[in-house]
Amino acid sequence: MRNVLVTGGAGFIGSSLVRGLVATEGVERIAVLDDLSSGKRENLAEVANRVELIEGDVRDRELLDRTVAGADTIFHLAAIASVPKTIEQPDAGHEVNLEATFRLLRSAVDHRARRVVFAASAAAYGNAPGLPKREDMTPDPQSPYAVQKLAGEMYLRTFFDCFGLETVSLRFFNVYGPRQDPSSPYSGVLSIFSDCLLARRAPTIFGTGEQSRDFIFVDDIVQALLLAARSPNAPGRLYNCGTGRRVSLLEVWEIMQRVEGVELPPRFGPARSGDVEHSEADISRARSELGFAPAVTIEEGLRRTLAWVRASRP
Ligand code: NAD
Ligand code: UD2
Repeated sequence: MRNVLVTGGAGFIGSSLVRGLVATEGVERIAVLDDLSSGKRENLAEVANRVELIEGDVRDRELLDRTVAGADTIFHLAAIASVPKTIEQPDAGHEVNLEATFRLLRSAVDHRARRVVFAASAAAYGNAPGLPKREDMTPDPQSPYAVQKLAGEMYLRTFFDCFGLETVSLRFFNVYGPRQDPSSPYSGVLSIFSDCLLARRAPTIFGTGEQSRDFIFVDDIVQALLLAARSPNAPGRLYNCGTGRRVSLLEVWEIMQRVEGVELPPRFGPARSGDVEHSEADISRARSELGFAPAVTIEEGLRRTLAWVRASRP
């Protein structure tokens, strides 16, 4: 893994992955392709001297092909990473999340890339019955976003089977941590709740708050991405990346109030369309095949997230 491309590398997860690549032996070149539509140049400020940031759109076929050509390992994270946003903007969601993924795979084959690692999503499970979720369960996508991510996974598998391209899909569950933009209504719930907590502003829970998620700290996701890029077992495979434990929104808000030492009752609004009721990962396949071992508990992860939000607030 010498010449690496991270699409979406100026984003929340991407900027943490880039930090992990900077610290990885043997990585010589790190290129980031990002249109800064939700990512930020400042997310990479600390590692700017090690990163070649190419500001551009993955829908630009010529630019995408040129950036893929220079890489042996590609982490494809660029996406409209929001369920509601792909409902509001279905065409953009399809073009960015699926069409560009297909184009990236075509370029990777043309330029003989060594491996492509894809940021897939637990959204593929939707409300399929049964917990925890296992990779062999029948998907039940509930939103355009979930369909785009599931179809992306299927393309990666087909490009492995039919064209011999080494591909790995990681079904991230709900990722949180530093640099998840708290100011965007499309951002992850824990970044929004952290901002509310520090502003002493009641958060709004969409629905009953009994809905549950498997929240995984971003450093553990970076661990999984780096393992997927190197493991000999990984090509052609799909792995759940969560902690194996779920918490409800009501429970997580209780933890956050306790960590901060405040009482701030939430407000409640209508449930969000495209929402999934419960989510929890079975990570035994990633544990046994990749050696994946998530290490950050929800309490520790929330402490680190709150510390970052506190430090980055104006
Ligand atoms: P993010 O919005 O911070 O990252 C997405 C990045 O892609 C941003 O930097 C954005 O500017 C860039 N981007 C978007 N459209 C682009 C385009 N047309 N051309 C070039 N760059 C573009 O969100 P994130 O949470 O870091 O998500 C990273 C990846 O992980 C996404 O593919 C997302 O679907 C996936 N994922 C995230 C989670 C999570 O809980 N955060 C869970 C599952 C999967
Ligand atoms: C889905 C995927 C996740 C990731 C993400 C997009 C599942 C289980 N997870 O996340 O893997 O791909 O899409 O990056 O499909 N909520 C509130 N108040 C708020 C904000 C959110 O109650 O202010 C609720 C929201 O209605 C949902 C839960 O919190 O029930 C989580 O929402 P989210 O947007 O953080 O992530 P989610 O689960 O849609």
